[in-house]
Amino acid sequence: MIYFRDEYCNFVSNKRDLYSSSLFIKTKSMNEQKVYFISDVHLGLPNHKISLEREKKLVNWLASVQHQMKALYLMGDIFDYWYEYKYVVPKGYVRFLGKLAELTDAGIEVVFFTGNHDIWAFDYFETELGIKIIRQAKTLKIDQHVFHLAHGDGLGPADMGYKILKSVFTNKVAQFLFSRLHPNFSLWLGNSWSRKSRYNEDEQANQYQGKDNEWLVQYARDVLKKESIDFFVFGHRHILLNLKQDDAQVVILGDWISTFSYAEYDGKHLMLKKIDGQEITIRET
Ligand SMILES: [Mn+2]
Repeated sequence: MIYFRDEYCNFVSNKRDLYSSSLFIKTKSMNEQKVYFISDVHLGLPNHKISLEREKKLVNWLASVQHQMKALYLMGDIFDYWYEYKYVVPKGYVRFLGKLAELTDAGIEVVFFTGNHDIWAFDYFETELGIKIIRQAKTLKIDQHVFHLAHGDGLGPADMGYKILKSVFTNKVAQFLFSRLHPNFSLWLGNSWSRKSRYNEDEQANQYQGKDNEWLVQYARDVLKKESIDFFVFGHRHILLNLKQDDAQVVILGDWISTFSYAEYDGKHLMLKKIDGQEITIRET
C-alpha cells in the first residue's frame, strides 16, 4: 500500500501508540536517515507502454523507501532522451516527475547528475522540481564519508570519440541552433538516435571487464592518487559492481531495465541492492 508522507507518518505514529514495540522505535530512529542512488532508468525506452511499466515500478519503489529517505541522487540517464526548450519539455513521465516534486516538497534533497542521454536537462528540474543539477564528476561529503560521484560517460582512459561528441553536445552555440528546430522534429530525431545507440551496444561490452580493464575503475584509481575517497558511485555501464579498491569502495549501479537496483547509504555503509531484496556483496577483483 502506498501512503502519502503525512499519512504514512500518522500511520507509523498510530502504530507506535498501539504497540510501543522495539520494531517501531527502530522505525523512528531510522527515519529519514538514508541516502539513495539510482541511475540508467532510460525512461521512454523502448516504447511508451514498456517504459510506463518501469516508471510505475520506480515510483512504487520510491514510495516504499521515502519515509526513511534523506536524499536521492539520480546518477544520470534517467531519461533515454530529454531535450528541454525554453518553454517546452518532453511529454510523459508525469508519475515520476510528480513523485520527485512530492519528495522535494517534503524537504528531501534530490540531486540529478546528468548522463549522456539527459545532458539537455536545463532549468526545468531546478525551477519546477527543486532539484539540483550537476553536470560533471564531483567529490562531496555526505555525513561522515567522502563520495566521488559521476554518471561515468567520458571518464577514464579511452572513449575519445565520445569525448569529442560530448564537447559538441554541451556547446552553447550548438545547443542554441538545435533549439531552433521544431520540437516534433528534434524529439523524434533525438529519440531515434538515442534508442539506436542503446541497442547497438554489444553483449560483451555489457559485461564487467575486470578490475584492470574497466574504465571507471581505472578512473577511480586515478582519483585516489590525488584525493582520499571513501565511496565512488557511478552509473552508465548498466552493470552491477561493488568493488573494493584500496581503502575505497567502487559501486556501479546497474540499471532499471534489467537489474532494477540501487545503492543505499545509511551513514555507515554503502550497500548495493536489487529491489527484489538481493544484496550485491563486495568483491576484491
Ligand atoms: Mn549513460
